[in-house]
Order: sequence, then structure tokens, then C-alpha cells
Amino acid sequence: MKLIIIFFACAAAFGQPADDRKPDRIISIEAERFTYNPARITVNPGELIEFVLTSDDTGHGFRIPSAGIDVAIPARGRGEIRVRFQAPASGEIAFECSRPCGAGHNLMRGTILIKKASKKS
Ligand SMILES: [Cu+2]
Repeated sequence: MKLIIIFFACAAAFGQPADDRKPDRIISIEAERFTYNPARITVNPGELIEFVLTSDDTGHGFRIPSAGIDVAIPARGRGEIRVRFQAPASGEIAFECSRPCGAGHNLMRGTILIKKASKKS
């Protein structure tokens, strides 16, 4: 029983990207009412992405529901927040603002598109 618990504890630990790993790609996104720039991002399958998030006005949020990511982006002039995301093998991943920021808050969304793996000939 103990072994099973240890196994799951290790699996959970390895499931999160360790801080000393070098990201495959660093992508800066600027949030402003009520959009992200860029709002559509294309990455390679399986890449470890580090997002650098800043705001050009008020505080915003950055949530990737399918990855369990939800961080607050500080208001303009208050710095940046970095968050890592491991791209899956395929698909389209939605992200959205998670901090009420005004009338267009519910429209503040974006997409991470995973490139199709190129077939070897
Ligand atoms: Cu918002």
C-alpha cells in the first residue's frame, strides 16, 4: 500500500515541469482589455513552453483549464508572471482571462494550436 502511494507521489512530482528544465520555447503574451496579443499561438507537439505574461492596462488572468493553470497577470508597470505549459501531442487548447477585468472579460480568450507532427517519408 505504501509503495502505491509513493508511486503516485512520484508520478505527480514528475508530471509538473521541474524548474531547472530549459523550456523549448519562450512566448511573450501581452494582455489588454479585452484581448491577448498574440491570441493565437502555434507550438510543436510536446514542447515545454514558458509563457511570459504582462498587461498593458489593468490586472488580468491567464487560465488554461485543460492544464490546470490559472495565474494572475499584474497590472501594467508591475512586472510579469511566468508560467510553464507542456504542449500535448495534438489538439487546440483554449486559454482565457480568469480575473474580472471589465465589460469584455468573457470575450478575452485565446487558443494554443498544436502543430501536426510531420510525417517521416
Ligand atoms: Cu478578464
